[in-house]
Amino acid sequence: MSYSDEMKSVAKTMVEGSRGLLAADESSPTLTKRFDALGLESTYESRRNWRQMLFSTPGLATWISGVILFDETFRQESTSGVPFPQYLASLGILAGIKVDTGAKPMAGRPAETVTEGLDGLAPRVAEYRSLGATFAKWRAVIKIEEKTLPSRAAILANAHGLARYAKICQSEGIVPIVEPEVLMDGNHSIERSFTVTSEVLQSVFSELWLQEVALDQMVLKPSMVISGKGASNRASREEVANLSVECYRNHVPGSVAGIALLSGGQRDREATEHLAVMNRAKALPWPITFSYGRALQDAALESWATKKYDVEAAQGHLAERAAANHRAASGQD
Ligand code: 5MM
Repeated sequence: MSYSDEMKSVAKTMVEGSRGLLAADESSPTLTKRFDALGLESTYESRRNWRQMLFSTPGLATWISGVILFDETFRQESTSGVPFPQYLASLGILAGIKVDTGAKPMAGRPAETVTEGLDGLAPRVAEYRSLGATFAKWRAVIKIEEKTLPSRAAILANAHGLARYAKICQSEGIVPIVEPEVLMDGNHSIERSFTVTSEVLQSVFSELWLQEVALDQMVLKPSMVISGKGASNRASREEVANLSVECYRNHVPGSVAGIALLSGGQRDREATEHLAVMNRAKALPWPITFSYGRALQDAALESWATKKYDVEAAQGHLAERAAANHRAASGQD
């Protein structure tokens, strides 16, 4: 099988059958922040134990097609001594890897960020592939501030980075997840989110086209079109779902293998409801599924802390959210 046939098949597997992705690729500082908030100790071993518990949830492969890993976890082993990429593969779950090195303050525009990680990316991706990764992820972050942000400069720099990353991944035989996240921090209206998300997606696809990225061998991971967290009049779930679908229809070519949404700090049930309403739209050109981090893990993490590492209890919470999102990806409540 050629690289491109293999990547088409991986991309389809990631998004089809109403299965979605578990984003467990929090960098160590981010996971430490989440652990700290609940009084959990964050060490190399405690992070491994948490992720081992997640991945060994009975039935996980029914709802989850792939897991995005951070480098540390990618190189760790299950309790039975199997490296996590192979452990996941044995369950019928694809292993993916976060390859960006983070969103860093943009020179001259410190209120905005540009995601870094292109230097040396090709050999890094080749190594991850040889160790069992079939897909990768790169997240760009766009901040909204009424009237002032985002700047065109930040949108274009991030879109260019995403496209260069995606092309490098495909040249090395790995499916890229292209993640342009428009943050929901702030008081902005859903209309402003619609305008900014439209411009961001249009810019990303223009750069992907310039870099000749094969759209049927990539997955888009966008944020939803949604009111800012602090907005006084937050839009209803129907408005969020309808405007998100309208925005994607306007700016995402039909040849893209699929859309796997991020949850971006929404409450877990809210993220599931939005996904379900989107999937009731008629004649969608691509599958729309989930690639949630917090919206899949929050309840499990809270239980991990309050019930003192009770594996079954925490797995029950993950299974409940994963199954609910699997149903939502086929339009059911
Ligand atoms: C937006 O964050 C991604 C999706 O998670 P949510 O559904 O919780 O929004 C997530 O994959 C994120 O990119 C990773 O957690 C890595 O984040 P850091 O901040 O550690 O690079």
